[in-house]
Amino acid sequence: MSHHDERTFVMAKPDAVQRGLVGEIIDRLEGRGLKLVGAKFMQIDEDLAHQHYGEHEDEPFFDDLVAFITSGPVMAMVWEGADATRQVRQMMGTTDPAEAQPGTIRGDLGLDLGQNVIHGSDHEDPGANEREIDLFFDEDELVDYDRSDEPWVYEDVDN
Ligand code: DAT
Ligand code: MG
Repeated sequence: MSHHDERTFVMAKPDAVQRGLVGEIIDRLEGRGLKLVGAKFMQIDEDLAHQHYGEHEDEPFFDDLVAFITSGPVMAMVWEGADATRQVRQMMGTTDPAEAQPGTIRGDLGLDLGQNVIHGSDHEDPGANEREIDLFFDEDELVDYDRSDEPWVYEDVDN
């Protein structure tokens, strides 16, 4: 594994799918130089929602969160790149879109805390990225390949 092989779990939430924002989310991550290594258009069931958001099960908003995330299809993805988990979080913006900086995905595309467009693994929770990837993807659903522009994204990758 080189330093730019970090993987993180990203999901375009049901609001993003309904609002036609999946392409824009992919476009932003792709354009940054991050590499898409897995994708699954799917509907999350109650059980998976509880596992994915288990850390929030005692929160007052938990039932609404589960109802929202199971309310329609999502695009679950794995993205790879240098410092990918933290970089995606920066690109997402803060949890509440009303507070998120313009230029971030939530800051540009959302207005409501409960419908905040995108999920990304928490970079401050060690192992969260691997745990979430394992929850949504089998190893053979992730694809290992080189993107032809990698030498132009990373200075230490040779042509
Ligand atoms: P993030 O999605 O930025 O990692 P989180 O893990 O703290 O945020 O919470 C998961 C989701 O739960 C979040 O995307 C939206 C919802 N949520 C968080 N805090 C909330 C609150 N105070 N009221 C309602 N929904 C909340
Ligand atoms: Mg979180």
